[in-house]
Amino acid sequence: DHQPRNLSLPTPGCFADPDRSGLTATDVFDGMTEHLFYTLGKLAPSASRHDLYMALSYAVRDRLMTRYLAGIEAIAANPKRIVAYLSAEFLIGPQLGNNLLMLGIQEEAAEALKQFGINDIEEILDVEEEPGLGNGGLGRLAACFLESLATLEIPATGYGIRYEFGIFDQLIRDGWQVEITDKWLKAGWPWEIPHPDQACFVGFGGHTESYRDHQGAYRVRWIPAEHAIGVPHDVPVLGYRVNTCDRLRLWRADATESFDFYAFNSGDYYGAVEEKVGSETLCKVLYPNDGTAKGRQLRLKQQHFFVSCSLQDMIRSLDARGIPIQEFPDHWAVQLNDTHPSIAVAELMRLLLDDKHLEWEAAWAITTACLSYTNHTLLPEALEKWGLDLFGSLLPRHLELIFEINRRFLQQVRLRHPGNEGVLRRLSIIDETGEKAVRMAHLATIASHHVNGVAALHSDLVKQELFPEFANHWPDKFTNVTNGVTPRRWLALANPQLSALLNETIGDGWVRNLEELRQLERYADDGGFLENWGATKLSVKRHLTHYIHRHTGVLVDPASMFDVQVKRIHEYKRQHLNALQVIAQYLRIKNGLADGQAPRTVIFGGKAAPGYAMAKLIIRFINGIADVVNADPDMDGRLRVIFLADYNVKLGERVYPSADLSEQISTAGLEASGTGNMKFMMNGALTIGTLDGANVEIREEVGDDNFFLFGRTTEGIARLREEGYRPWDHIDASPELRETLNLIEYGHFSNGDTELFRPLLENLIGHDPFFVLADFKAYLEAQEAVSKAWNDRPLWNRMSLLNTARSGKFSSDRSIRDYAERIWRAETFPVTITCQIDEAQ
Ligand code: T68
Repeated sequence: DHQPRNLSLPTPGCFADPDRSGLTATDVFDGMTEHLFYTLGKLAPSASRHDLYMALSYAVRDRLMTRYLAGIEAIAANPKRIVAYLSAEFLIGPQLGNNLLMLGIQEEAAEALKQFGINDIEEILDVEEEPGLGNGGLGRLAACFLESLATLEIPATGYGIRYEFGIFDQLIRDGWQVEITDKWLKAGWPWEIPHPDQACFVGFGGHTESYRDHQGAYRVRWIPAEHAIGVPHDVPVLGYRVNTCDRLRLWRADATESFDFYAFNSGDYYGAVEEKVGSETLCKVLYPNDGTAKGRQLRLKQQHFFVSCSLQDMIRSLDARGIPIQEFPDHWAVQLNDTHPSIAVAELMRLLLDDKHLEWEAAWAITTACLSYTNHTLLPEALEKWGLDLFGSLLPRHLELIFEINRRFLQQVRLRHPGNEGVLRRLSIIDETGEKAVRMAHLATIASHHVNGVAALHSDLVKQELFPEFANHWPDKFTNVTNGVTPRRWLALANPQLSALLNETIGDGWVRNLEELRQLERYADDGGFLENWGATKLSVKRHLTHYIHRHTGVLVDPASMFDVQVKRIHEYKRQHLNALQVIAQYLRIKNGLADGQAPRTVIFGGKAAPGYAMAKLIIRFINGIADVVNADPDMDGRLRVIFLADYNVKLGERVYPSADLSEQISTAGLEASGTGNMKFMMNGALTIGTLDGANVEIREEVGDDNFFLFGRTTEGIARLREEGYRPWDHIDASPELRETLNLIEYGHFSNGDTELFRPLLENLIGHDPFFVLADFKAYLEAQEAVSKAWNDRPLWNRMSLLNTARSGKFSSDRSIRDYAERIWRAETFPVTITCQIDEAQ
């Protein structure tokens, strides 16, 4: 009998099958016992922590399958527009703790674990290897967005790549970063469901041919030289306490069987196996964001691979339901997360023209009705470009289509700007300055109905600086959607102590509606409450204190100010400005000039791209300073410097709740948004920052008095650049800066080695491309204001409380509502789950 049976779908409190679906501690215990025995082949007494982690994960996974399947069924029965979020990166973080929170069974799971002799569930949660399928903010944003989509009950699929090795693990050896391969799959990862039956073929290379079809119409077909097979692996993405379970569909590349068969018959068995290896390297490794978008054929291959699989998957879902292809945009809203998936423009056109045999106008209408593009950077070196030779040899059909898209577009431009060759040159998809190249941001912009930046300032700069002529051509296409982060992971899960205080004080409505945190303002002048707020913060900091001791051997004082900068290491983020400031503080203490200086623990964390020498030197520099400062008895109780190795989502969950001060000190105009800044704010940290990215909006929300602003503005930086910036002027004007730089030069932080940090000093003194020295003095002054505020603890606690209270805007729920209403026109679609037991009774 192959007829699908009626699913018996349980709701909380109503379980058709307690073994699989029950949510009591006993149910969880039974589920674990069963998986230990049947899935893992272990008996409880010999189970390791990892075994218990796996067993609990499988037991929890069972309990979300109902929702996973119900969502698929519901969409099949009642078509709604689905959001397809295309992203080369999804930095989803550990899954077990989050899924327990989403299902509301944290306590039940903790209870069940006690029966296995585990008294602290953290011991088990800690075992999880996080999938590092992203570099930083962009990948983490995609993960927050998927979670908010599910929580808001909007049907969505995240499409991406199942990298075998994610972002490298970082070790610190002798102060230097060392990269280790991230083997996240080695012990098994229980959160994915492979669907080999839904595999897709993807072509590469070869040539194109034209022919006439049965109606005599001119057609083109692409004859690829090689193929890969994409096998989807679904990661269920639960919404918070709702039935919706969206999915993250990650593609793994396999070799095509045809190669094996062919070679087997021709006797070249080993050749066939080699071919297989070749094709499987496709998804081997995530490329680190090294700021240089050039080259790397494999990266373009990865992009085309996952985009083609994803678009085929979307079309197949229409075909399966008998929906005409013309209705594609009614069923799919396709968001391009930066230009990494922007080959989708050409690939969708190819599928519609060459496979579905639509005419150009119809195909273009569909493509432009469903695509939209998010820009995440203005840095010219990070804008993706592909040389025509590389592009044409890998994707010959796509290059033809891009030429035709460009030809038609430039015709329009010519009509508007007759005789203006400059405009044509600047708007063309093909960059003809130097080696000819395809500009992916231009392709994405031309084909998208909306292009958005990720914070108000950034979106303005996209219009004014990056694409002035596009914005002039299509004024309504460009818009802003300020980033956000999920309060479930970043507050409810990461900070249970503060969450408990919030729940006691204002109820737990904030978890779904973060604006409710405003109610906290009522307590802003309640001395008793503020003391309690401070005490909670202190108790949270003790956890990080232990972590720091375990991992660095340094004992820090939880009562000192935790001053934190965690993010990828990049010159524009200016970790070196922070480092210089630390040296200045150190000198003040040494010189007896540190009266009123608050005791601080300055904490850094972040990875440098393996090929980014200056970023790696900055890590070495911070560790050099840490060695000197932490070994100096004069610094006891006054200053500590910590570099936390291997900063990732899991470590972020420890760090954000413990921070007192959030360092957001990028050169104005260069940080598109930042999202760490929002996580800090929610957890009650105060920000010291420039007018950059979302800092601008954070300051607007929290008020000038509760934000430590410093530094040149975007315009100020532009002016300095035009006038001809001379770093020396700032050294001449500040004896303190001079003394700071001298100390480095004489080898004080490198055991007398005067060569080690020379490239860093030469960079700063020579041209200082990120205006570190220009902002140094203002930064030090702002840090003095921070110290002063810290010394007035009731004031500090009040500011801290107001930061949390006014962080509502920065929930990714708000971002997603914004995208859904203005860009995707996607609606909520609550899933009902029926209960057979009820019906039977
Ligand atoms: C970040 N971008 C922005 N890029 O820097 C940050 N790049 O301001 C913003 O908040 C965040 O995106 C979310 O909008 C990145 O994280 C990358 O990671 C990246 C990866 C590959 C290639 C280029």
